[in-house]
Amino acid sequence: MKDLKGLYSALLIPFDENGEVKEEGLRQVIEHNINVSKIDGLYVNGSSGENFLLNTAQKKQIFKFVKEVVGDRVKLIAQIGSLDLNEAVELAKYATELGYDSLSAVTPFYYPLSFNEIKHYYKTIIDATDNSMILYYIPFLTGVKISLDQFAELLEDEKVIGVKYTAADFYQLERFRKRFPNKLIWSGFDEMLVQAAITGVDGAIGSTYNVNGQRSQEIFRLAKEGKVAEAYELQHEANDVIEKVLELGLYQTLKEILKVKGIDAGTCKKPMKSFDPAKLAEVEKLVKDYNL
Ligand code: HMN
Repeated sequence: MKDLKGLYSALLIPFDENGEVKEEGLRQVIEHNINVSKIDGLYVNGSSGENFLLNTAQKKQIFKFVKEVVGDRVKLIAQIGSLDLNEAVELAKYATELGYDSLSAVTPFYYPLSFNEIKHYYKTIIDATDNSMILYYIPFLTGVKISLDQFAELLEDEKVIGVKYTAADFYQLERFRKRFPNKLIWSGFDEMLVQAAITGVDGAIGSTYNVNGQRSQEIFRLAKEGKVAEAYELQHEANDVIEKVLELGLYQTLKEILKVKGIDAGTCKKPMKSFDPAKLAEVEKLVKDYNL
């Protein structure tokens, strides 16, 4: 199996006003990620890809197009988790046949499911292919919390290679690291990359790496080398950017940054709102001040 460690952009997807994928724009976003952001891989159809607003055909379209454009240049993880377990299985098979390096599935959300139900969900997906699985843990959006003992049960299956951990519980993260030294952890909060790196994660997956990849790679490298003060200097800069992006609207503003750089990053899918053009000068200043 490929070494899946490293920094991944949670791939942004350009949409047109009708909510259709703008493939040419997507190609440009991918090339920017590989050639400018210098990321190690792409996490496809995650939250940042507005996945939970898409139908099955669009999800497949994106998986296929991304693989065609990327080839084997960077690693690819397919987020196939869905409230419709049949769809999750179908997408897991589809992405595996396309050659995705690993699958990832968000914990099923909305309905308060028991842990046994969640286990059944993962087992059903895992058994459907011979691909590996990365658990996608994001309790602040799903409302689903998993204890360390429950993680242990899910990780018993050797096809479950690790977790994408989007939570700010550094105590649990540390316990996880100590207890499962052979499993992989990707951190999901870009604004806490230094802390995650120090805690021993193997990589990170995030939305802002689409636009701030090189600086983030440097943060990760420095923190891993124990150069914490230097890493923090860069994290301060990254967090200036993240703070502004969150203020202006997360995915809309990341797309706007790409547009300022000449990339046709499209708009967000409704019901997400579009970027407020009155704020364009603020984005242009951000790009200039932080050399994005
Ligand atoms: C994904 O699934 O698309 C991302 O990996 C999710 C990732 O953890 C991002 N979280 C959300 O967008 C909710 C972060 O990169 C986040 O955007 C960033 O840390 C800014 O808060």
